[in-house]
Order: sequence, then C-alpha cells, then structure tokens
Amino acid sequence: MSEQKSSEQKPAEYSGPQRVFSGVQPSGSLHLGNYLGALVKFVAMQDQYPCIFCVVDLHAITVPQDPKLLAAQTREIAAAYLAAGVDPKKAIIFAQSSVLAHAELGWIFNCVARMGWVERMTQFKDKSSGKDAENISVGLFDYPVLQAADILAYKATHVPVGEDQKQHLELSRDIAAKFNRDFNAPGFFPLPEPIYQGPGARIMSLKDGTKKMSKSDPSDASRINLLDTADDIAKKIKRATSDSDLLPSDVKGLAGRAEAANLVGIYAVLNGQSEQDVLNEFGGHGFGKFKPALADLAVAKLGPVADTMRRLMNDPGEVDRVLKSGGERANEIAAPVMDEVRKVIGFWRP
Ligand code: AQP
Repeated sequence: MSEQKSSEQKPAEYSGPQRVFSGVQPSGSLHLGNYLGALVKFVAMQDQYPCIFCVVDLHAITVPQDPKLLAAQTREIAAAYLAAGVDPKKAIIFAQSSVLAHAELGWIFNCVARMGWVERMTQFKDKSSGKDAENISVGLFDYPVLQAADILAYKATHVPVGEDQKQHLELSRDIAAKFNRDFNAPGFFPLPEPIYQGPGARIMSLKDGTKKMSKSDPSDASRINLLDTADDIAKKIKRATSDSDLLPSDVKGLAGRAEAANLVGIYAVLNGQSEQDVLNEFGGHGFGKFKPALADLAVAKLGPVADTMRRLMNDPGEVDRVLKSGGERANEIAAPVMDEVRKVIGFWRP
C-alpha cells in the first residue's frame, strides 16, 4: 500500500505544541473495555499534556439514534469522563457537534482521503458485514475521515485509544501527510501518534475471548457495563466463558486460552498488577476460586465510578456547565487552525 508508507513518517517537521485528543461515542452504555482502554488512559495523560476529550456525537449518528435520548447519552459519556477522574480544570471535555470545525475539516479531508484508503478499513467491513449494504449510511463508511478531522482540528499529536483504532489512526496520519504535501505546507499538520500500549488496550468479550468487548454486541452478558449493579457484575463474571483447566502459574501457560487470558488480564489491569503477579496468586487454582475474586475486585473498582456517574446524571447542570465551557475552549483552539486551513487551501476570504 504505497500511500500508507506515510504512516511511518515521524512528525519531526512539526514544531507546534504537543496535545492529546480522544473521544468516545454516545451510542450506548460504556463498558469495561471503554473504561480500561480509553478513560483510564485519559486520566493518566491529563497531567502530562494539554488534553481535549470529546463526546463524539457526530460519530454516533452514523447509525440511527433516538433524538429524544441523544443529549442524555452525551451527558452520560461526559459523566463517565468525570467519574473516571478526568478533571475539567486540566482537560477540555466537550460535545463534538458544538464545535463546527469538525464537520468543516471532515469535508475538506473527504477531498484529501482516497477511496481506496477508506475502503480498506476493517472496522467498517466488520460493522457492515451481514447487513444490507445498500442501506448503511455514507457516514458509517466515512467515519474514519471525520475522526482524522477531530484530531487534526486541534493539531493534536497524541491519541490514546484502544487497539481497535490502530488502522483509523494510520489513516489520520496518511491524511495529514497528504494534506501537507498537496498544499505544499510541510509540517502544517502533525502526524498524530496513537497511544494504545499497555494493559487494557484490548479487553475481550466475556462470551468469546477472540472478539473484543463491544457496545454493539447483541449479548449484554458479553460485557460489563459501567452502570451495571454489583449483582449484575458478579453474575456476568460467574457466567463468563472459561475452560475446565486450572490457571497456569506462568503467563506462557495462557497461550491458546483466550478466555482465561482475558479474565486474568482484566484482573491485572483493575488491580494495577502484572498478569504474572495474578498467576503467582491464582496459578494452580480453578475458576471456582478466581472468578469470585475477580467479581469482588471489579465491583470494588467500578462501584464508585458508577455511583459518581449516577449522581452526575441526576444533576445534569454540572455536566452541562462542563460541556459548555469545554466547547468554548475547544473552539478557541480549533478556530485559528481552521482560519489557517482555509488560507492554505485558497478559499475566498474578505
Ligand atoms: N474492548 C475494548 N478494549 C479496549 N478498548 C476499547 N475501546 C472500545 N472497545 C474496547 C476503546 O474505547 C474508546 C471509545 O470507543 P467508542 O465508543 O468511540 O467506539 P468503539 O471503539 O467502536 O467502541 P465499542 O464499544 O466497540 O462500540 P461499538 O460496538 O459501537 O463499535 C476507543 O478508544 C476504543 O478504542
């Protein structure tokens, strides 16, 4: 793929400030994968970089959403950011549709990205497979191009995401590089670096250790939702697919045991340990001992997050204030970038 060679370029020529951008869709209940793959990482980054965390409602409408629920879903994601520990004094939290730059730059990038690049996105292929292809929105196909605009409207340099977003981030880099080249503007956009290393980057379904935990999985038993009760969490972990072997005492013994590896991985991330530490404690024991310990740990860690989310959702005033002020701050960063973009492209200006 010749164009994608640009993914290997380093943003060495870019001399602007380092900045983090990421987002979560208000398209359903957040789950443990979103929490460990994204939210926990956001909190870790807010002390290192200027951070912008978006609730990506323009992405959510690529599939039908109930207009009566969408604003509440947006508040719910913002509440999850706050409950997970994102501090609105440090990081900007806002709704994507409140900053027009996303849509405008998304259109411009539609004219930079190549059909072949977008057609290769495997997430679209997965999401559209088995569905009536004629009836899928153009937006669902185009989603990764808007994602590039989300990041680059702020000239963001780092993007904490789960591993499922790797290919989309490569596309963002390709679009940035092609824009810089096509408009003879070297270093105008940075080539954003994905940050998905580390524990929690890929949490798998509780029902199938080869599939990622996902909001859109029809089985609610496949995921732990952030707002699940303690009882729900315990039941889901008890019924999670496992095998009849004992846990190994060495991580190498998890090879070929996708479900066991996933449950041990979840325990390790929630407890801030390595998988080996977990096996030092539970190796040689069966799931009858391990699953209740995992359930207790998950309830202890997620319970306070869910309580804070419920409190914030019952008082939307606080979340609305955060989103409003975040939208204004985000716009202050994006507006001058868009002025420069229009100039670089050569649009008419008074
Ligand atoms: N299973 C996962 N493990 C680790 N990280 C994950 N993320 C999602 N699933 C996992 C990360 O969560 C962030 C927000 O994702 P999103 O809501 O914008 O959309 P998504 O990636 O499409 O999440 P879902 O749950 O899988 O939704 P559906 O089912 O609608 O596709 C991203 O950083 C993502 O990497």
